[in-house]
Order: sequence, then structure tokens, then C-alpha cells
Amino acid sequence: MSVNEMDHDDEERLLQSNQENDHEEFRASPASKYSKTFWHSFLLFITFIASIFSFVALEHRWKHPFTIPKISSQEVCEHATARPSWHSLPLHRRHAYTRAVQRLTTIPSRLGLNTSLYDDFTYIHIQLTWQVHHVAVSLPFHRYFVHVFEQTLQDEGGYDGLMPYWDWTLDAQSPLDSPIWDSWAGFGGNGSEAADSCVEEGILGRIAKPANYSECGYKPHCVKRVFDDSKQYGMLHSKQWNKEIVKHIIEGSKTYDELREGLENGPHRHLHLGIGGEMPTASSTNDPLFFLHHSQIDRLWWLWQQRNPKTRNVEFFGPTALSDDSTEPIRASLHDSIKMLGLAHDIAVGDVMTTKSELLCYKYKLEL
Ligand SMILES: [Cu+2]
Repeated sequence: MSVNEMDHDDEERLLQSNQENDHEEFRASPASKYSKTFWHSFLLFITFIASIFSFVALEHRWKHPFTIPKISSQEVCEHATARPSWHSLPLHRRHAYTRAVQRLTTIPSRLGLNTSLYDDFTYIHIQLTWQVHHVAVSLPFHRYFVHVFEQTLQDEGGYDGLMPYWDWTLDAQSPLDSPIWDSWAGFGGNGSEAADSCVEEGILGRIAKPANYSECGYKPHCVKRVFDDSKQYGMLHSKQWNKEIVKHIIEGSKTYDELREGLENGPHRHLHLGIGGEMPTASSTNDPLFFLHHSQIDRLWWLWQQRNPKTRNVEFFGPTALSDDSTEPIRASLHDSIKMLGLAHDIAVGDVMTTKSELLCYKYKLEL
């Protein structure tokens, strides 16, 4: 008998005995057979559920490679709180705000960059500059951008208030005396001549490495201000952002595009130009004044909307970033997406047309 034959016989005997055992088992205990089948199916079911979960998790991770904080999402915003005017905040609250901003410069990037969470905002503003300025989406983009900053200040900067706005019309008579320049309860003033226009006081002086990105890419540098005392526009161009000018735009703009254009090329632009230095560039976000300035622009759009909310809360049109390259004019739409490049979720313009929505929940005082 060969070795192979012996193996074959052994195998057959083993198989027979197993089958007998199986039959024995079946005859002896039908319940245990059922319980075995149950456990097999149960295990299969668990494996199936587990694979679905891991697929969903992987898919999510692929789409959102960074930890994106949940942006507040109320079912209905019933009690919107008013964002405060910088001028109305007590000094210690103003200081607390600057401390929270400062904290963001010490927290690692949410985008996975080698720089800070604060730098993320500048990085994104530079990346998107050509898509979000001088086009219809300019106002909704900045509304959402400021909201993401406000949430970040609250969640990671330890700030327990709403985003303040800088109503510069209150300072138009005497721009240099604005409380905004205070070095403890504000953002410091003009750049220092001795330091090549770098701002050395206030929060910008306290930050070890003030800014990491400029229009040219990664470039650690100080933040500059070069106040412009223009003959034509006045100190810091204040003749272009006083109350009369703003009133004229809000009361005179019949359409969204007219308002957007009036604000963006008027007070908005002249404030950036008047402060000078970093402010009139794509990396203007490096100057923390950016967010208070844009909160104010957001407020002016909001005030215009309140004058006819039914129409103006859905009125959105004007040029898009693609208009120039296309033979057919492309119409801006409420479905246009607002990208946040991983800093927060992308949304649609329609999601931020009102500040009392599933996404946003704030208001401003009604008076101009
Ligand atoms: Cu901008």
C-alpha cells in the first residue's frame, strides 16, 4: 500500500466519522444546531454592518481629510443675538477679543499646514482671492468667512462672545483717535517708521511670528500699516467711508448688484487702501482688523436687506469669476458654492442669504 493510498483511506475514514458525529449531533441536539446557525448568521451580520461603517468612515476621511469642526446648525434660529459694535464693548471685553485672536496664532493649522490656525484664514483668502472679490459672491463669501472665524474664536480661541464689528463711520471725523488703535484694548496703530512700517504695538507686537503667508506664498513677515493721508480722500480715506457715503449707498441701491458694487468699491476698498501696508493686499487677513471691517460690511448688507427682507433675502445676481473667460455671461446663482478649502464645510450662497437660518444665528442693531 502506497503512502498516498494510506492517506486517502485515512481521509475517508475521518470524513465518515465526522459525518457520523454530525448526524449524532443533529440527532442528539437539534437546538444546538439551530444555535450554531444563528451565531454564524449573527457574525455575518456584524461583519456586514462593520464593513458599511468603515466604508462610510473612509469615504468621509477621503472627502474631508482634516478635522473640520461642526459649524453651528440650529433647527430654527429663534433668538438671534446682536453682534456688538466695537465701540460699545467694555475695555476688558475688547482686550479679551484680542487675546482670543492671539491664541489662534499658537494653535496648529486645521488644514494640515506647518503654520497656525490663524494663518489658515490668510492661506484661504489668498487662494480664493480671484474668485471672491469684485463678483456677486463677494458678500456671501465674506459673511461665511467671518462666521467661520467667529466660530473658531469661540471654539478654539476661548472667546465667549459674538463677532464685533468696527463701525468706522463713528471714527470718520477723527480717524486717528479711534479706540480701535489702542494697544491694549485694540489692535495697535500705524506701522513704526523705525521698523519699516511694521506694527510693533498691540496684538501684532505681542505675537512672536505675526504672519506666515503673503501673496507670494509662504513668507514669514511682520504686518505693516502705512496710514494714507490722502489730499483727495482725507486721513485714511475717511471721506470715502463716512456716514453720509454709507447712507447714500444703503438708501440709494435699488438692486443687490448696485449695493455690492457700491460697498465693495466704495467704503470697503477705501478702508483697505487708507490703512495701507498689508490691508490692500490678498493677505489682508494678516491684519486682524480685517475681520471687524468685514463684519461691518456684512452689517451694511444686512441693514439693506432689512429694508425689504422678502425680496432682498433672496436677491443675488451679478458677475461671477468665470464671466470674463466665457463668451456667454454666466449668471450668479443662489446654488453657487462657497468653498472653504477644508477649513469648514463648503456651502451654497443660499445658505447665508439670511443670518437667521439653519447655519447662522445672529443679527445687528437695526439703526445705521
Ligand atoms: Cu476678502
